[in-house]
Amino acid sequence: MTLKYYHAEPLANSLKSMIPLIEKGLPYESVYVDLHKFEQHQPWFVAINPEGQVPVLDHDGAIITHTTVINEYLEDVFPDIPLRPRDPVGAARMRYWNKFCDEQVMNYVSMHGWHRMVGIIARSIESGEFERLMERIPLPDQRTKWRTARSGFSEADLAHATEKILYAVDKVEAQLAHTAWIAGDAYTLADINFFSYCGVSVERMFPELGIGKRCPRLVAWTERMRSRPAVARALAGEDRTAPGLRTWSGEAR
Ligand SMILES: N[C@@H](CCC(=O)N[C@@H](CS)C(=O)NCC(=O)O)C(=O)O
Repeated sequence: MTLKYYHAEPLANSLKSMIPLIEKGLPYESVYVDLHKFEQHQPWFVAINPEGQVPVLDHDGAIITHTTVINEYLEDVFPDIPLRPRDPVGAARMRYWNKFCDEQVMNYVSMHGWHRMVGIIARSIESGEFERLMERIPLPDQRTKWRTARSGFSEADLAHATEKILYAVDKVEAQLAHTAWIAGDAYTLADINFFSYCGVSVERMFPELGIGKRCPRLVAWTERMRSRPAVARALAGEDRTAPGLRTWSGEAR
């Protein structure tokens, strides 16, 4: 059995499927894809994922994409250490939160990240070269996102994204008044999902929101997440790379 995980730095989507791999104790080959060098749009990678995005899981040649799909796949194939409740109601609650994170959280945190980080990269590229790079992006929405990052997201869009993030942190804070974890009394993929998209970065990215005061349960939950050995190892970018491949920091070994 071989598992190969193509990913970027351990943040957001790349982090979200790395945590379950480590939680489940699965040995995998780590293949770093350098988003700063647009490797995700190069022919070798688009041959693996035609959508030109990370992360990607290759399980004995079966290519699985999209983090929520990858995580449920891992659950189906490697159920011994469970990250999804086995009862249908519990599983439905977990999926409700996964849907919320995927549809109502991810893009809004991402917009602020792209505005601050990707915008700098996009503006540093000369126009002709930038257009050549854009032509290679398979997903039209991603092409638009790269172009918008270059020109700058509008203040109205950024303010809307901040409102969505506030709604999300308040919603999780309210939930944590009732249950230890986001989808109930057990740690599940829903915790991994919200942590990877929002919990891991929200205090650092938005100090002006005063998350520490506003959401004390969320902050305590974030600490519980960070102190899980698997989460700490994923965040540290632990080298699980087979000899000859590259580590996640991009250096050849
Ligand atoms: N829905 C996808 C989203 C994947 C995604 O947005 N990946 C980002 C990295 S966090 C990416 O590949 N960005 C580079 C690009 O689109 O050019 C998932 O859940 O895996």
